[in-house]
Amino acid sequence: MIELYHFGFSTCSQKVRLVLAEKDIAFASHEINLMAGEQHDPEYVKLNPKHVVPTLVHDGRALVESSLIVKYLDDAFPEPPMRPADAAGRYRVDAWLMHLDGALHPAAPIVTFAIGPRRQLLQQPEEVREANLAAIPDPAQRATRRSVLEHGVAAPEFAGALRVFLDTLDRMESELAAGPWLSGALFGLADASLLPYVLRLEHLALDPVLEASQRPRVADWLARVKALPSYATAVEAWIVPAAVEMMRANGKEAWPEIQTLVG
Ligand SMILES: N[C@@H](CCC(=O)N[C@@H](CS)C(=O)NCC(=O)O)C(=O)O
Repeated sequence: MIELYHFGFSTCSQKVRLVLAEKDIAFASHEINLMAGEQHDPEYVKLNPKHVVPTLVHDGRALVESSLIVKYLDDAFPEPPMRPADAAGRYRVDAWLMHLDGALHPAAPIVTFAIGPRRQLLQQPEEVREANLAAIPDPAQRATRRSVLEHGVAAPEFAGALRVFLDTLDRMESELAAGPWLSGALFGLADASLLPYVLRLEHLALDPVLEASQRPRVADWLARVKALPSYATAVEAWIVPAAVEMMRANGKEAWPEIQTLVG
């Protein structure tokens, strides 16, 4: 029995859902609405003390940290394998997951909240916005969230976070020269884990950085991931089109300022 506490748009939730779908594992879904602050509900915090999604419960054990969860799923449900069998191939996948956890994921909320839902969050009653900010347990993350909500793409944290995304795309472009997938011969954990971040750029209308003329292998990789049946059930099905429209409209408006940082 698998239960998943997750949110449609959350990058970390998307990667776990992709792996569940690839392995055809059914799960009981508990959606935690991050925009409504449900991650701070004391009952949920008992499962995930960092106030974040996803949390996967398997046979009564609560598992947190999406990179550990996807590896756990690949160990506990080995078919189809989503990591190469050889040490060098597994090292390559681990190196991607380490990059995601150490650099790309911390950059994601900065880029997202500076553009995507910023205007809508600023329209919330101040006491609601302040309560949600105050509930972020990590003081550094709380300060950064406040800064990007206040200053948008002009926040001092924004340019560096965008650079992490662009460097990641360049690294993908270079690694994809060796083969069709970043996890080896088959779509696997590195691909499933990177997809949500690349998709986030599209949801923020940063399409120019994903164009085939800029990064042809990444553009081709993205099209091939989107053609997988697991993409439809694990990603597309959980995304609210009106929210994408809203985020893309905000991204288009911010693009002239962002373009100066893209180089
Ligand atoms: N390292 C954690 C990070 C989890 C995380 O940051 N989740 C985000 C969504 S992708 C979240 O729940 N954020 C809560 C918030 O924004 O308040 C993991 O990989 O599971």
